[in-house]
Amino acid sequence: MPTAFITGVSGQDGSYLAELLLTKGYQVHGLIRRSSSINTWRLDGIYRGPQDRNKNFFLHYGDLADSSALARLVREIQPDEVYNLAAQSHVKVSFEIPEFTADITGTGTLRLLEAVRMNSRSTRFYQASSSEMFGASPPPQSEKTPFHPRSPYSCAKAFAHMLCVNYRESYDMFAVSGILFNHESPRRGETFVTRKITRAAANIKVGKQDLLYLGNLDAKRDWGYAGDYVEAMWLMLQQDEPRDYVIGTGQAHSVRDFCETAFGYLDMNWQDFVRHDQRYERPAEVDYLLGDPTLAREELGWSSKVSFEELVAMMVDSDLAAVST
Ligand code: NAP
Ligand code: F7E
Repeated sequence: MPTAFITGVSGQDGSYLAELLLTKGYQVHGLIRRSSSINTWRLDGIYRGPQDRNKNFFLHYGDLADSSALARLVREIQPDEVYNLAAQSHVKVSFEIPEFTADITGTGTLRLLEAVRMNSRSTRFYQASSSEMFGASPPPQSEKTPFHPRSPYSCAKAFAHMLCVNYRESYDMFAVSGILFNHESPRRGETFVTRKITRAAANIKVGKQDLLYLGNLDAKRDWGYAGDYVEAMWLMLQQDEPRDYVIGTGQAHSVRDFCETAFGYLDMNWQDFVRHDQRYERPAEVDYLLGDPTLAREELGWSSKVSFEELVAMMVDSDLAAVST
């Protein structure tokens, strides 16, 4: 039975990836942070508690800030595959806590790579890189596009990305990065723009909210479905040769388009409810991200399955069900 260790298992992608690996027959170990409130709600479908011996799923306390805990866990788990999904992942927040973001999103990756290198160089390592690293580089963006990060978050991700390249070249490790464009789902954090919009549209529909305040409506993103994207992560670690891949849909929409589609799905006109608030604008914006996933299609046989309209509908339906109870 292959063994996987996932950091960020309590996040959107970590929960989908854990489910995928369990269906593939893996023993899955996840890293969670201690919190004063329960932060494992996305794992409710697969985790019933430490007494549940029937599952191949285990949670461990730790933190990407804590090298000794990471080294101990890697030594105890002896994973075949490590997926580093943990991060301070919010771009706007990274301008407010840049040092923390650099420490977790950037140096945290170094700590985990070192823990893996010192344990076994044959462990395969996946790094959650981001299209945000392309930043101001014009679309479409592929594996060959230069990085031009526009936030502390994307600078930290670029550092982590280059570390993986370096560990691959220096130590012959199977360390790869998926450069993933935005991917969303009903499990998306509520402060990311897609979920903020679908949640608000649902609330407004049932009379629990009056208006939705947003920042820049002109930004364009290549939005896909998270459930599709975790499959690409796994595929990258099953290849003969380690290589970095861009993962996206190849289609972009603006934040305005997303509003129109989400409110329109509920037979509402978004312009009646959306207002601008400067506080949601960023010191430096990323205007236009559009992935070119040709290499992933050709070498991994991967392509995005859920369309933009299906994704918006899935998220609105889920939020409507949640706010209607
Ligand atoms: P997410 O929902 O924000 O999840 C982040 C995870 O990291 C959570 O489990 C969080 O734990 C954990 N974490 C945060 N700080 C930590 C620390 N100091 N030590 C250990 N764990 C920590 O993010 P996501 O959307 O699933 O994304 C997964 C990864 O892909 C992230 O690295 C993100 O930057 C990257 N990425 C995401 C996208 C996207 O569109 N979703 C695109 C490209 C790259 P808590 O639950 O305790 O907060
Ligand atoms: O913003 C604009 C905002 O925060 C998307 C993370 O998963 O994907 C994500 O980063 C756009 C930006 O995602 C609001 O200015 C307008 O242009 O949903 P977001 P992001 O910054 O693209 C990348 C690939 C990652 O790697 C990250 O981890 O929407 N926008 N008004 C707004 N954004 C937010 N959050 N809130 C607003 O009110």
